[in-house]
Amino acid sequence: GPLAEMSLPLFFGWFLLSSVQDKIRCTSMDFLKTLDTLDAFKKHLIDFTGKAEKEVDLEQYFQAKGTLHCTTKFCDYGKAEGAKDYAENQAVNDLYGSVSELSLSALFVTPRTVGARVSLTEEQLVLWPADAEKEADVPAAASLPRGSRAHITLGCSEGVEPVQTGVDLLEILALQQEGQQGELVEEMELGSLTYYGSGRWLLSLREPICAPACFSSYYG
Ligand code: 2AM
Repeated sequence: GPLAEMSLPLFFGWFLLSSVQDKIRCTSMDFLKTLDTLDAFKKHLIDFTGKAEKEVDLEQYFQAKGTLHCTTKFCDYGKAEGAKDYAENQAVNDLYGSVSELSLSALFVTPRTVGARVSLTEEQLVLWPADAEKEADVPAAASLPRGSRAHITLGCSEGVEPVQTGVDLLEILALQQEGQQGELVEEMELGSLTYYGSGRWLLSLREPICAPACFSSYYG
């Protein structure tokens, strides 16, 4: 396939087309702005600040960098386990450069990251590595359905690496799977907002956001 002669990238993934990136950044900023003003959020501020009474500006709290994307396989230029196999996979080669629509079904915020959950279609799941969920090192998440980790990192707090976003998502999904309903806090315009403790907030979108994205790789 076309990838055979190339060196391995930092990662493979779906890269959002630029028009939709702006839209999603705006939606995310609006959500953070609104969350910041909710009494329910203020009640749990200590999760973010470490101190009661201290204020936080969520828009400043998270730093966004780079193009919005949903990582399928982190290859680390070949150093990551399974990187070569992934790059040689037939579906990866066949679908390289193709555009499909990602469905963003939820937004989530923790003291470490803000991200969007991506609900993959069966067709998109062929590009999903078999053990992505297990590799995240969230024991309770090992039995979640394949693709549960799929997400777009929208921002990280200071000193936090983006790999944390998928871990944060898996922790929330593992709680749901264990039967923890969370605390339904508010019906917002975008959807219902639930609190899962320890500063973890999930907004289930009433209407998923549809985001065209190109399956490709990033060398950096
Ligand atoms: P992300 O997918 O959560 O945003 C470059 O660092 C990209 O690869 C980032 O998008 C990052 O996180 C992802 N990434 C980094 N290390 C990773 C790992 N060990 N497993 C999976 N994805 C990783």
